[in-house]
Amino acid sequence: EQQTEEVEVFSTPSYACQRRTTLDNHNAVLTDALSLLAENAELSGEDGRGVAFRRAAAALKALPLPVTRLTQLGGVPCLGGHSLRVIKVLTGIFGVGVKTAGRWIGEGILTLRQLRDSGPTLNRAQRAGLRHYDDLNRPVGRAEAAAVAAVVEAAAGSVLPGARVTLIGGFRRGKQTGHDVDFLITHPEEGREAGLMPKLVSWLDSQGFLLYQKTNSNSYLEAAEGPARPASNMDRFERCFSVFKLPEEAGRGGAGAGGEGGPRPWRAVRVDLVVSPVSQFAFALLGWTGSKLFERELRRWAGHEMNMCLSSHALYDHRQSRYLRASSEEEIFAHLGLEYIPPSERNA
Ligand code: TTP
Ligand code: MN
Ligand code: MN
Ligand code: MN
Repeated sequence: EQQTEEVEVFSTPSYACQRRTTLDNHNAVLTDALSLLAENAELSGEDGRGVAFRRAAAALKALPLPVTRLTQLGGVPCLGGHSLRVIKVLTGIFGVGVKTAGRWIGEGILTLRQLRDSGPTLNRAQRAGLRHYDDLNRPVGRAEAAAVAAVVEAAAGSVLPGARVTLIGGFRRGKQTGHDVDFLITHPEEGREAGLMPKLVSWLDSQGFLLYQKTNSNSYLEAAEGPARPASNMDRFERCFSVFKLPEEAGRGGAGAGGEGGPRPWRAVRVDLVVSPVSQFAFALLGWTGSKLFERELRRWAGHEMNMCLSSHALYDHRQSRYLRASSEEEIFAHLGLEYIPPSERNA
């Protein structure tokens, strides 16, 4: 769901008569859904809305590839109005992508209320996403990030003394708010970090800090990776997508107010946890600090300009046919022949 694969942003001329639209439609799920909306609008006499939906469907029909991210649609005309709003509300649910949203629209589900009422089968992530919709769409502030950090540090310190917790992602780049809080965890002694995530998660769970979690185990093997298999951008660390139940501190009154129940003593916060062996720490740190575009450009530079392959695990030099080691981000920039750029200046 969160891997940083290359995603094309589409740009399309506004008028259908400026575009070549063939019968081969890569976005049938979405266009079917929009056509259905058009029909409903027309049946209830709202011709203007009907045409708007038809235009939106047609714009999607002309795309050369399936849409996987909403952000790809920035340059697609006719999607500015109601169509995009409907898709946005549904994909605003943690665990729901464009494809699922399209399917639901096709089933006539356009709002969160309809989703709650008509009850299509939701998976665990989507149930958590729907239940905590407002919290998860409310930006996380620095103070909240610090509060989450304190919890994660307590957890790590308790299950693996000596473990080091580093704030990564947007907050490491100095952002004041984020859509989640990201952490990288390691241990100075190689190998001690193995199997850490399940212990961390069960500690957090036992203390009542988890509303949702999905853990993936480490599947990275340098040997298997090899030069012949330029590592995919998706990394293979032990990682955990989670939703924390973060107690609201007294004194930050109001911020936690939500829903019919009035002020609540906690809020839901998306938290990403990643565990890396210390030998890969610098690569993981660089790869998880972002921004996403900065990462993508680093990999493009490495490949096109240096004949190297950069991942969050390692840097492989094709000319020398060997991995280049690094224990700091500075060393990685040096290997890449780039001037060092600190996190606060990676907000591309
Ligand atoms: P995000 O948390 O999605 O983005 P962010 O922290 O920059 O912004 P926000 O404030 O909205 O949370 O991702 C954090 C970084 O992790 C980002 O640079 C991309 C990187 N990353 C992944 O998300 N998934 C991966 O598999 C890898 C290797 C990196
Ligand atoms: Mn983040
Ligand atoms: Mn994240
Ligand atoms: Mn390329």
